[in-house]
Amino acid sequence: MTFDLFDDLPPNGPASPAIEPLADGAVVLRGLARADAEVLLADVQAIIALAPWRHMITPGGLTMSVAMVNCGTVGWVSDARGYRYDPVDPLNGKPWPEMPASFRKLATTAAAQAGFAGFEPDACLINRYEPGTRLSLHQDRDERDFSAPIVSVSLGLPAVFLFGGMRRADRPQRVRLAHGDVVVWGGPSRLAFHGVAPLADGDHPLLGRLRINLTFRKAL
Ligand code: MD3
Ligand code: FE
Repeated sequence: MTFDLFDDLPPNGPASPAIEPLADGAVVLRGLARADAEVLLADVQAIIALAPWRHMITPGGLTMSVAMVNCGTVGWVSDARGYRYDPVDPLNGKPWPEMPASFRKLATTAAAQAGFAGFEPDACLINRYEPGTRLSLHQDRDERDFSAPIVSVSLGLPAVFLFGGMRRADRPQRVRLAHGDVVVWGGPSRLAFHGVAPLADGDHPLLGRLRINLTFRKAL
């Protein structure tokens, strides 16, 4: 009988973050995106040079407080006609910017660590929050295949994420998501109601008074 001193450590060494279960099918990979943050943010800036931040209008006529843009084969769009994935940016009629390799790699790595090998996102919605910006409780159900997870990456100021149940009225749990945290939402969590509490003010070393969230989706 031999013992290995390192039997209790994660198999990929200390660089591999802890896998923190959040709910059935949902896991937090704390800090997984930290080392890549500068590259990811430079890639966001390159996207913004091609397709600017905008505040979309809900079908009910309200302006969203979150500023958004997309990259990938299709992008999530909201307007008076409803919600949908569209291959072109309505502001310029051109295809959305390509999904950067840095984005794609992080999303597939995170999904694989959470048990979703072979996740190939075709859309990335990029959300920008300023102090006071919130996202009310909603479900993500504009995608065709709910068996694929959604991967979210938090950058900049921390947020309180609201994670509810299958009914809007279910009391949400509050989860703090900080710079570099990655969450994979699959299985029964995929259609849970969720939102973001109004962003608290702060000053982040890389992003100042902003939070940026990337959500990777298989829309088609
Ligand atoms: C749980 N974004 O873009 S990311 C969204 O922080 C969205 O910007 C929030 O909700 C943000 O739709 C939350 C976490 C997230 C994303 C999608 C989910 C959680 C989810 C889909 C199903 C369940
Ligand atoms: Fe959502």
